Amino acid sequence: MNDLNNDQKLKLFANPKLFQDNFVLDGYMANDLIEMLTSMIKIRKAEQTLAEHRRLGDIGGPVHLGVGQEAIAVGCSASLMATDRVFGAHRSHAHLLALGAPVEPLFAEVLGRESGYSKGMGGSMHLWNQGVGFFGSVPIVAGTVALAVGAGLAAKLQKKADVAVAYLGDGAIEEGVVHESLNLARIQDIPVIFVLENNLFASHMHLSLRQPMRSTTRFAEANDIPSEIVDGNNIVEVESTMRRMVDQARKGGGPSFLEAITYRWYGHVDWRDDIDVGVNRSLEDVADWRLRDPIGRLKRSLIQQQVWSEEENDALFDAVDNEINAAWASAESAPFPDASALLDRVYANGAV
Ligand SMILES: Cc1ncc(C[n+]2csc(CCOP(=O)(O)OP(=O)(O)O)c2C)c(N)n1
Ligand SMILES: [Mg+2]
Repeated sequence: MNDLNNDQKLKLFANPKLFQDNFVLDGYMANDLIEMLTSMIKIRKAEQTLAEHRRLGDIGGPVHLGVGQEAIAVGCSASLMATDRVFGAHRSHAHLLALGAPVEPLFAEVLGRESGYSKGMGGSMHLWNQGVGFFGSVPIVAGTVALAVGAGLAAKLQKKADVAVAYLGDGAIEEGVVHESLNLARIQDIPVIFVLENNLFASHMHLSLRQPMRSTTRFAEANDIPSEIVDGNNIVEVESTMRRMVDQARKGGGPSFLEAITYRWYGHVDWRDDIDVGVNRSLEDVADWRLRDPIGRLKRSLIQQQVWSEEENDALFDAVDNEINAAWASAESAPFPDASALLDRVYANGAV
């Protein structure tokens, strides 16, 4: 791989028949890997729960699910601190949960309950928990990228070692604001890491129908920002690359750009496959991508290294199941906000 350029790597990473093998886990503590495995399983189970309840009609608004993409959020979060400033977008359950935020307020939010992350007024795309460093998700594609750059600039002006993270998609990079943000980040040497989750689709349109099949790191290069492309379903590769970028930003080294190639198992929104409306997406593709499952690959790698067993894995799945089911039950029984609170957060300082 080392002698390939990023465009050649993209073409390989985009082929789901490749990279289904185990990882080399050298240099990692078993406990850290098991923690990342646990986090990915929790996120997966939480999103599968959302998919099922949306299908049943229990959830009123849309949910954009990232099942299959868990290694990116979990791998990136491993080197972040609660004082860092992380920004997501419309598909951001994992970005929030991977920082250690509890699941129940997410469930409460999609159920419109007062204990939700946005007091039940926002739904799946309006998540916020500054306590863990998550500064917010919004439905406007690329809408948070410039905000992340601003938050990184603030950290620099405050002379803090904190970094900002802008999660964005392969569709979001088609928005002009991203290119202005890259330029500003470079010119001002802002501690921000752009994490581009390239799942090869923007809504229902495959990357090849929207852009040349080239790595999006070309846009970082155009702005003189160091960049790397990785297999986004290989948590070890994501984790180690992000850690280098974060360390560099903390030391005053300015911005970096990480492109992680992945795939979402569900369609663009909710539980459907989108095969009926999808272009260049077939059940066979989805089946192939399932074989590159980031959770299955880490599990198998741990078992191969004899630091984990099938029995321990089954017990972990059962424990996570119980935790997530209890969180759903608790969110369902939580109260709705009072109708009088409807306009409370529409205007600053209660002004009308
Ligand atoms: C400014 C803006 N344009 C269009 C949309 C409609 N829209 C919602 S998600 C999406 C695709 C985004 O694709 P990508 O950035 O690759 O993220 P992914 O959905 O693949 O995670 C589009 C076009 C929007 N929400 N905001
Ligand atoms: Mg995409």
